[in-house]
Amino acid sequence: MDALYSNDAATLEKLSFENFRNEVLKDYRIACESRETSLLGRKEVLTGKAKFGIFGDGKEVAQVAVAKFFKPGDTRAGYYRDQTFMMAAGIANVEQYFSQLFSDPDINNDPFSAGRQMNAHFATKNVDDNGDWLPLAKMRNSSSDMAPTAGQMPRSLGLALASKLFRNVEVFKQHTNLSDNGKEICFATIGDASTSEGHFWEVINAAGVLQVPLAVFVWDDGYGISVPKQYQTTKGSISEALKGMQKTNGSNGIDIYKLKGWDYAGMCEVFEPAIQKIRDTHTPALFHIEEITQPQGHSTSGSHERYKKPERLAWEKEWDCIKQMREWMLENELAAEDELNDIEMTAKHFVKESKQRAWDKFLAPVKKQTEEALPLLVSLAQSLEGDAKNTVASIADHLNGNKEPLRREIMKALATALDAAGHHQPAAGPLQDYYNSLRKENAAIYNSYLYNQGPKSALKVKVIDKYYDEHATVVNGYEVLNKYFDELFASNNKVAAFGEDVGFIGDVNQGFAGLQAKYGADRISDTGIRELSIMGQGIGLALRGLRPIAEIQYLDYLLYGLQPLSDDAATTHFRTAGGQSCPLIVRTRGHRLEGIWHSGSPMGMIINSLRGFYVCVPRNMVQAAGMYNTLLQANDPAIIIECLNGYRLKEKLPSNLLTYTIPLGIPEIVKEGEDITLVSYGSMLRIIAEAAETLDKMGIHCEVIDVQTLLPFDIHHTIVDSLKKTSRIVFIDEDVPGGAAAYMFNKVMEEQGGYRYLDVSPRTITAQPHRPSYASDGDYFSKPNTEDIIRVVKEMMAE
Ligand SMILES: Cc1ncc(C[n+]2csc(CCOP(=O)(O)OP(=O)(O)O)c2C)c(N)n1
Ligand SMILES: [Mg+2]
Repeated sequence: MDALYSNDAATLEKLSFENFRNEVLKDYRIACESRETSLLGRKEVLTGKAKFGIFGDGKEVAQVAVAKFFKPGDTRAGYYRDQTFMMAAGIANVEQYFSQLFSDPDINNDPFSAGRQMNAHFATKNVDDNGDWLPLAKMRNSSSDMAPTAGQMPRSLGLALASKLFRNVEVFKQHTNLSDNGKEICFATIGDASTSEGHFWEVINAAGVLQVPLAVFVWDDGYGISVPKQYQTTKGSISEALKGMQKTNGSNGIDIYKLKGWDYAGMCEVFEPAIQKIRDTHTPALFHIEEITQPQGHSTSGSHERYKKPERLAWEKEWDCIKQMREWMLENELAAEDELNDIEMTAKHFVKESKQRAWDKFLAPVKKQTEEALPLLVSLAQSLEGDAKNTVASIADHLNGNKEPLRREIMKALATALDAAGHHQPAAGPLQDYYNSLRKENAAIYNSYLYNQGPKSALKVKVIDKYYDEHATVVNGYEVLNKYFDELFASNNKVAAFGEDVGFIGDVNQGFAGLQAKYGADRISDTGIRELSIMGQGIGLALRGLRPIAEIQYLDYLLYGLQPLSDDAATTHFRTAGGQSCPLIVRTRGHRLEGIWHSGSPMGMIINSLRGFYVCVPRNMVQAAGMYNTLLQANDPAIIIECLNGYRLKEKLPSNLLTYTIPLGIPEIVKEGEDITLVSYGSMLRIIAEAAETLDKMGIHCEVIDVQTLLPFDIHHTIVDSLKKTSRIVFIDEDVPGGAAAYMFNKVMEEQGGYRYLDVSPRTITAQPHRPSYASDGDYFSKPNTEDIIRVVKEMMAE
């Protein structure tokens, strides 16, 4: 300690050398532990303890070097090769790594996914158990990894953009728990082959335009499974191919660095100033890390000897990064051979022990279930006779002999024993009770957290009715939203909105007209035409605690942005077992207009691909505003599909625009009637209203129900109550046959037991199976029209 207070230059130099040496040895130790983890992990799969394994061997040295510059507040958006990075950053340890490999469902053992994800899919929590934001600015963060190649890229853009917004937007500056003046970087990692995906190019371009603190590391091991990079990348080099993106004096763009993945010292030297520059200037950068190896090949599913030539395999051995780092340390007298041998041996033991602990923890609760089940099975067998007795006894024997049982094996044993005994057999009671309790327990383990379950559930938001002043004005639909967004941005210090034409002109239907000038170009912004990364932008902002409203200009173009919504945002909460929330609101407009790509209503696609989202289909803009209010108080992602033909329809302006809420999953009866129930949503309701008016004159009185949201759907079963009264029901929408109308049909018939109250066959009225033909006649003959509805209702009344 005394030396610290000494002014002796030689002592200081010695000290700093000692610090440096220790740092290098620590990195070497982590690299060795990570390598041993990969080697042992593969064995665990090959001996059957784990299902599949994919490892970070060959990338260790680059990752210990990167992790040095990964600071509190930073977030990683990476992929399955990053175990060393995560270990060096203190986010993962070896035992946790094995727990995930074994798919341990206990969140305390696999804190990244509670056994829901394949191995090496990391995540850190961004919310606490109540859904409140953790102090992300003080934590080293990892967004949750996904298997789809390059799937991390769209979100990386938003994770980086958040820093820019926290730095530039006045009202965001107060969120010091989320950001320290926007100095946080998003570290994105990607394999060389995955840079072939459009996701990568779209995001690199957008980052170059936006100038956001994004550091992209390409781990270039030369292959995407078996396909070498000359078939992946122009010129066989991502840094060469990207040269035109290089930022020059006075231009935007990105910085590009080329490094060798075995060159520890070279990487550290470049990373330090380069990463600091990103932090300070928000200039994005790409680090092309070449000459990386894959000692064990791609994954446990195959062997690389099948596609790598002997010369390549020999080269990989020679240029193995750990071997190279070791030689460098010896050459530079940073360590003696013995010292390194020691580190390597200790790493091996440490990894073995960590693995064993993970395995024991994984098995313990299942073994306990066996111990609880066995006496119940034995006592049931004792009370039975004949075949049943033998069957149950042999099930008990079999279970007893299974030293490493799975939960499913216990469930199967119990169910089979109950079947053999007869469920009504009184002696089976205790076993049945136990079986039921395990079913509940397993459902809680495996089927939970699709949505927020706690206080941040949108379903728990207090319902506040809208009210109108005596002199309430009647305005166009778009003016309702414009006024609403104005009030929202004035009062909510977390919201940001962006999309194509959203900024300067205030969106194509003027919902944001005039608001960019008022709230700033960082808060209400135009984007390039890049739906995929607009969605990623929203996901990343949401993960960092902001409340983005990310716009898809027309519902038809949602397809471009669907992948990150479906694979990423919709599964975030689920795949982190509640550890992360992604409160993204996707705003779009659709249904009824004219033209193949301007009238889409692909609702079946949406509800089936976006489980984990709330899907709101407001019939007008007053309802839409109430839905925004509800969603903004909760933490789940949602999509609001406004009616494209509703912006110029007149609506009365509520007086409590900012406070009224529309509860999700609660249909509204928009017209009462006793003869037949018509169920629909969105723009269709106006056509139905016209049909219902005509039918009224014919003496047929329709009850018209607006479901308001498709996910969730009619949670209190209002529709079946209507059906009880009318005994006839039609589900109507603009989707293709078998789309959302079929979904509503299924919900009411099966889930609500609606079939019991039918006098005539239930029907659906949908669009034709093809895309709509152009113009008014095309619309009339492609989508359900008033006369179709009248005809079907009359047929049903006559049945
Ligand atoms: C969208 C998608 N397509 C295909 C796959 C199957 N797949 C998994 S990894 C991989 C190769 C990735 O290679 P690279 O990006 O170079 O990463 P590496 O594994 O070499 O580190 C492929 C094709 C996938 N997971 N996702
Ligand atoms: Mg590769």
